[in-house]
Amino acid sequence: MVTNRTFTMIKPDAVEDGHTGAILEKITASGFRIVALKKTQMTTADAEEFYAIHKERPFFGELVEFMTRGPIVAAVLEKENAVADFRTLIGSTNPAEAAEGTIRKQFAKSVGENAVHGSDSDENAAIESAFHFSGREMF
Ligand code: RTP
Ligand code: MG
Repeated sequence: MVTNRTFTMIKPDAVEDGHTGAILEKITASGFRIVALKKTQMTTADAEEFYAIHKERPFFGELVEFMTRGPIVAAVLEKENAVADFRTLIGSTNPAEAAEGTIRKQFAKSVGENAVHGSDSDENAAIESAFHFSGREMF
C-alpha cells in the first residue's frame, strides 16, 4: 500500500467553538494517521506567507485577519491517497455546497470561516507541513 501525507489546520472558528476534538475524531475515524499535531497561532506575516498564492484575491485581507484571530490546530496526516481523500472528507470551500457527511457541512459557517484547511497537492502538502513542523515533530 502506498501511503502519503497531507497537511491540515483546524481554523480559528472551529477551535473557538470547541470542535477540535470532534474534528480530529472524524479525521482518524476516516483512516488518517496523525503524523504531527499542535495548537499554535499564526502571526500576520505567517498567514500572508502561508496564503501568498491568494494575495491578489479580494478576500485576502479578510482571510489573513480570520486566520490570525485565534489559535489553530495544525496537523500532518498520513493515508493512502491522502491529499485527494482529505479534500473529499472536508468538502467544498463553501459549506452551502459541501456534501453530507463532510467536515465543512457539519462545522463550517461560511465560505470564509470554513472550519478546516486541506492541502491541494502533494507538493503543497510538503511545503505546508514544513511551514508548521520541523522534522523532529513528525512521527
Ligand atoms: P483551504 O485552502 O483553506 O483548504 O480552502 P480551499 O482550498 O477549499 O479554498 P481556497 O480557494 O484555497 O481558499 C482559501 C481560503 O480562503 C477563504 N476564502 N474566502 N470570501 C471568499 O470568497 C473566500 N474564498 C475563499 C476560505 O477560508 C478558504 O478556505
Ligand atoms: Mg486551498
